[in-house]
Amino acid sequence: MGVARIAGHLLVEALIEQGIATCFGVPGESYLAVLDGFHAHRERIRFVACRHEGGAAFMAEAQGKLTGRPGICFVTRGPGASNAAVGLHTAFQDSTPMILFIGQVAGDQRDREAFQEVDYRQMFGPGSLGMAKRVEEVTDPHRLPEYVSRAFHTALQGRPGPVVVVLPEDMLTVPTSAPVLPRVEPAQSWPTPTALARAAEMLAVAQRPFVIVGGSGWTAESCLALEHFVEQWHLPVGCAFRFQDTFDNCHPNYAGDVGIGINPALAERIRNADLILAIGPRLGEMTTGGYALLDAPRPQQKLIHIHAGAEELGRVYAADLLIQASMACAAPALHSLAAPAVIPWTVETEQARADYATNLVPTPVEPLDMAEVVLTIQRLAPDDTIYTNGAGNFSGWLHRFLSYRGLRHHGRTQLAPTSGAMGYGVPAAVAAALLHPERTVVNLAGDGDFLMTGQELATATGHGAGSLISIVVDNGTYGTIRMHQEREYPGRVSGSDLFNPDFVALAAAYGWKAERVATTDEFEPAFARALANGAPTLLHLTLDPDVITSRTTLTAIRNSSTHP
Ligand SMILES: Cc1ncc(C[n+]2csc(CCOP(=O)(O)OP(=O)(O)O)c2C)c(N)n1
Repeated sequence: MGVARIAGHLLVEALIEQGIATCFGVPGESYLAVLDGFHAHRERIRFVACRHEGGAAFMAEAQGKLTGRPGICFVTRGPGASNAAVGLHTAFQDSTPMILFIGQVAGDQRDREAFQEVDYRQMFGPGSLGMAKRVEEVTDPHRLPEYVSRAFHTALQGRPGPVVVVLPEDMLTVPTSAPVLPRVEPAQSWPTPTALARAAEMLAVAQRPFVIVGGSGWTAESCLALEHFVEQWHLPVGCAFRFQDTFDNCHPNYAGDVGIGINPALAERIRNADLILAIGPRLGEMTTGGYALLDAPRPQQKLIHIHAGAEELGRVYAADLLIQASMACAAPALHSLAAPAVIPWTVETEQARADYATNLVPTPVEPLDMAEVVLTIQRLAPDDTIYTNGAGNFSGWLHRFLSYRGLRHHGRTQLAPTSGAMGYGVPAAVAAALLHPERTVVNLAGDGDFLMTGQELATATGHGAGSLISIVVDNGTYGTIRMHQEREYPGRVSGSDLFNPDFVALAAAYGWKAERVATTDEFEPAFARALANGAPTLLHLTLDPDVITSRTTLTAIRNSSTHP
């Protein structure tokens, strides 16, 4: 037993032992003892105070995505926890390791509905459709290291996800000499030799196989092994919805993203495949085209599904082969499979790549061409730039026209919510900029998306963010909803129009540089200036709301609606 200190300090020591150097949160009187621990250990760990718990939780979620270790968020009870829920839900749907610490009422006030008291086990689950993998309340300060260790293990192992740890405020002030536990290295699971041999047999008799990769748990090494495997077998590869950086989009075997706004030629290719090899992704609604690219529960194609979480295997699809394995093990194991001398689908793989290239050619739009905007960003921004977005139709231009560099080159370069949570992109960008001051971060936001968490511009300024560019695509509407309205209830606009502030003035008030861009020609010099100035910069793009996606217009949707 070492020297006694209060449990709030012990918690901070335990986080440092886990390699955590940055935590995000909004302070609360319920966990002053932890805040004091951050002060005591300020040389080794920083607490980034945010402007809303939704922003803080999104930042921690982005930290989890970027580092592969749990992102850490601290919030206060009832109101703080309620605000943080959106980040927790995103971590759950995106399978991101994350730990949300919640200050709680003192133990001797429990169950009275004391000030801001909530039962977090009820609120956040856990459950298979829930918000958290595990919810625990620490009542014994001496066991705090055990709870922290369990939270890290749970967040990282199997299908990664968020864990909630509840901290009664009186527990945090009790002195304890409990030692911290060692850094958690998640247990990995290997495919069995039998399963691997079966996968090789199935591949060997296939004519038109297709690989879908994504999900959590990838490392640079496993992504490189994946690359070698698909090269050996000449396999075409698609990336699951918002896991576009799992496989290098510049690689000749890359065929495109399998998500919302999928290239129609790619959708056709997947439907016509005779074998789908899904390595890592959940086979969720967005990746399966609403369970139509792969019919649920029994797909037309043969299906091999490899996932780290047993609970995801067979959850929707009755596959032909299920392999429970971590990506760090599955990828090298697949790489060890010897490919046949003659591979019948080589030409198909080349054609898949050609389809991808064709899909990168935009149809010109005046006066502001979003495809050209994204292609210009790609051309000017450094190769290791981190891109973030929230939810809205604007993100479709990024998904279609940006070629994300693979995780094997620069770690993750895409931070985007598979949960479809609006407001994710700004805080994710702030987190990325603070965690990687040496890299450029570009956020693409809709006007609706941006203002859900736009107050975190202050967090960026306050914590000295550098090369961080937020591009706001202002079409004066919640465009995605307007698009659905025009399809289902043509001409009946309801609740989707927006009044917007002057975004340039707003950004300037937060201490950001800012400019307005109304035409394609104005974009390149404005973006170049933003890159060169090395400071947080907002570019306010005005877009005709009729230009609703990269493939169609609101007018065309309204005119072709089958509804009266
Ligand atoms: C937090 C949250 N609230 C509501 C929605 C439903 N929703 C999806 S997209 C969208 C509109 C997005 O508008 P905007 O950011 O302006 O982008 P646009 O679609 O116009 O490009 C809404 C309201 C959501 N996905 N997330």
